[in-house]
Amino acid sequence: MRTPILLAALTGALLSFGAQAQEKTLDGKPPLVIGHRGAAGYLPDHTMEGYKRAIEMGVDFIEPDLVSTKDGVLIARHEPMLGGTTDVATKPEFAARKRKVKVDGVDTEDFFAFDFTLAEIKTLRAIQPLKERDQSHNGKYAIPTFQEIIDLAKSESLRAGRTIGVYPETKHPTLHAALGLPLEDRLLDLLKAAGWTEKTSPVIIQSFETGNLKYMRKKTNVRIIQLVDADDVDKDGKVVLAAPFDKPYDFVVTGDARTFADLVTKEGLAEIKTYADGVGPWKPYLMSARQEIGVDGKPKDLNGDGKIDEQDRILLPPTDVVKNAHALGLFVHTWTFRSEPRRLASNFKGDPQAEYKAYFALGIDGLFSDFGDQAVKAR
Ligand SMILES: [Ca+2]
Ligand SMILES: [Ca+2]
Repeated sequence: MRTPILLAALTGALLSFGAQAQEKTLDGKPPLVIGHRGAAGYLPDHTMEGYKRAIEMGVDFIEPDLVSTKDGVLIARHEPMLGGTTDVATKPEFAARKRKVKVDGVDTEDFFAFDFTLAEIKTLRAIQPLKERDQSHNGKYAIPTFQEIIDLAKSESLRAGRTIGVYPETKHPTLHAALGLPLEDRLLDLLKAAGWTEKTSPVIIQSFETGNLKYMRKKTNVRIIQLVDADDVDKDGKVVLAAPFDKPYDFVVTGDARTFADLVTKEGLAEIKTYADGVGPWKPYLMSARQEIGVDGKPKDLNGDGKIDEQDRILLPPTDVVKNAHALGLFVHTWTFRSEPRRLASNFKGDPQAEYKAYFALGIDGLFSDFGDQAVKAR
């Protein structure tokens, strides 16, 4: 009777050294690579040039985040706030548009896409929001409409001889509805006009809110994924829930006490299964990493570079979220993979390939990457 104990000890030892067994994806096929905001590691987010680069790098899906213009056109931006990702602040003709809006309960002063017509949006150019990334493309590329992105996916699919999917995210759906600019029907109309209405269509709809996904489930058969956010992880690697990243914003409005963490329990996943095909948790929900705390109570600087970041964290064993989601028939797509060494846990020794392989080993069905070429190479 000693064998099981020995085996358990051995398995534990292997896990602690990161030699995980390879789990299967839900459909047994290789995991999908989703070009997060296009090729965000290389070119400014959400530009035709960025999406094209991602396709050239071999991604399966390109990912437009969708917001509305004042005249009701869906465009690709990470958020309705335009200040961080465009040159709007340099345009004197728009200076008076800057104003304060409550975005999901947070007072926000910025330029908002919903205060601009499409014609005005088309005079703006994208900029790289992360200072650590290449700034040389700033001011060159226009803001695309969702229609232009659909057209690109279709033409590139023909050209490349493989299907390029589109993975639209509805951003701040409750806010857009309150402004009289709801996203959902316009999104579904554009997908329908593209001939994309079925599970097999090359499209997956995502949202951090739940109500709008339930609404769209009644109107389309295309795949739907529930995203699951959080604010941070603590020293022990436990997910931290703080507003506005503690729960879907529609839960705030409807008085639903549940948090994002409640969505990835067995019960939460079972409810997601009633309206979605997949779940998209932030990666610490699948496998997190902890700090080592010194005698002074502070986190240890494991790599001795004088800074505390991901490189000073140690991976924890995986959770049961992938297994539990798969048991219900939900696919799991997680996010976001970024190659900068400061974002990689100590186990990966600065090698993004090692991080991809560790998450692929969990049996995930896809991931969102800023560096699609690295993700494609790792699978
Ligand atoms: Ca997104
Ligand atoms: Ca460090």
